Amino acid sequence: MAWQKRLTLGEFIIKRQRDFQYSTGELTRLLSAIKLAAKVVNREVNKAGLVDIIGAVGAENTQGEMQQKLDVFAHEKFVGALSNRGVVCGIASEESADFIPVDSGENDGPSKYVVLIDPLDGSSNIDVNASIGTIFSVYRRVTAVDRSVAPADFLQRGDRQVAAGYVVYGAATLLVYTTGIGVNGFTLDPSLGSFYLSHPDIQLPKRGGIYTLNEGNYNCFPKGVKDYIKYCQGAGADRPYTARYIGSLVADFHRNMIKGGIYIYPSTRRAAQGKLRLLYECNPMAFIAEQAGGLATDGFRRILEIEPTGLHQRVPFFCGSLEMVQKAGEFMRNA
Ligand code: AHM
Ligand code: MG
Repeated sequence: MAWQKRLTLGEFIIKRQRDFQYSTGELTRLLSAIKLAAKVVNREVNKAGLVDIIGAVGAENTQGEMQQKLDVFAHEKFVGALSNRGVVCGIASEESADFIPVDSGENDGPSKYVVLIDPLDGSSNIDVNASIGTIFSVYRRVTAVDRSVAPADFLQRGDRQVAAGYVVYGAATLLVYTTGIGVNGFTLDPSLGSFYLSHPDIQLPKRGGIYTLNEGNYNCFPKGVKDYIKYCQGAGADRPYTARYIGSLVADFHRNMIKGGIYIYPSTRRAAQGKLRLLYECNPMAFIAEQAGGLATDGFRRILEIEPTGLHQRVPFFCGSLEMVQKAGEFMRNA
C-alpha cells in the first residue's frame, strides 16, 4: 500500500478516540505525548555511536544497577513530555525510587491518568548497538482528582490498565500499543518523522517455535523450568523449537509476538522473584500479549491478577503464545 494511504499513528489515535463514547480526548493527548518523546529518544538512540552519550553515567538506579546515560535521557524526555503537557497527574518510572506527582495543566483541569514507564529497557545492549525499548502503561487514578496522587493510584492490578505499549528501537523503530481493543503496530519513517500503521490487529500465534530465556542461569532455575526446557529441546516434527535470546525484553517479546514463542524470566536461586518488574515491564507486556490472544503468568497465576505491593516489585514472568505458556505452566505445577 502506498504510504499516502497508510494511517499515521496520530490519525489512528484520533480515529480510536471516536470509538470511546464518552472520550474527552485526554487519553489521545497522553498517547501523543508518548509518541513525541519516543521520537526524541529514537533520535538519540540512533546517534548513540556518534556522540559521547553511551556508557554509564555513574549513578545507580533504585535496584542498585548502573544507569546508562541514555536511560537518564529517556527518563527525562518521557517525564518532560508527559508532565509539561499536563496530560497525567502522576508518573512512576523504573529510573526513579518514588512516583512523581504532576500538577494539572493550566486550562484543562486535573488529569485522571497516571503513567508507569520503563523509559529505556535492555540498557546492557546500548553499548553494542542491539535493540532496546521503552515500555509504558496507563491507569485511571483511583483517588480523588483534587488531591495529589497517592501510592494506591500506581499500585493497581494489571487488569485495570487503560492502555499499554512499547517502542522497539531496532533495525526499524516500532511503536506497538493497545487500549484494550486489539494491538496495533506503527513503524517510524525516519525521513518523514511519522509513525505509519504497519502491523494492524496483531495476533500472537497460539503456538510458535521459539523459547526465549537466559539459559546461562540454567543451574539456578526451578525444576519446572528445567523440565520445560528439556521438553523444548526434544527433537521431532512436533517440537520444532529453537532458542533465541537478545537480553532485551522489548525486542525478545516483539519477535515472539510476530513469530510465536514463549519468553521466560523465572525465579532463580539467586533471585526468588526473578528480575523483571511487575509494574513497569510485566503488566504492560501481559496486557498486550492477552490483547493479541496470548497469555502471561508467573508460572502459576495470571500476571494481570496479581495485587501489587511495591512500585519496584519483581515477579517471575512467562509470556507469549497461549499454548506454550499453558504448557510451561503444566511443567511448573507438576514439578
Ligand atoms: P533493565 O531494566 O535493567 O534493562 O533489565 C531488564 C532486562 C530485560 O530487557 C531483559 O529481558 C533482561 O533484563 C535480561 O536480563 P539477563 O541479563 O539477566 O538475562
Ligand atoms: Mg527494564
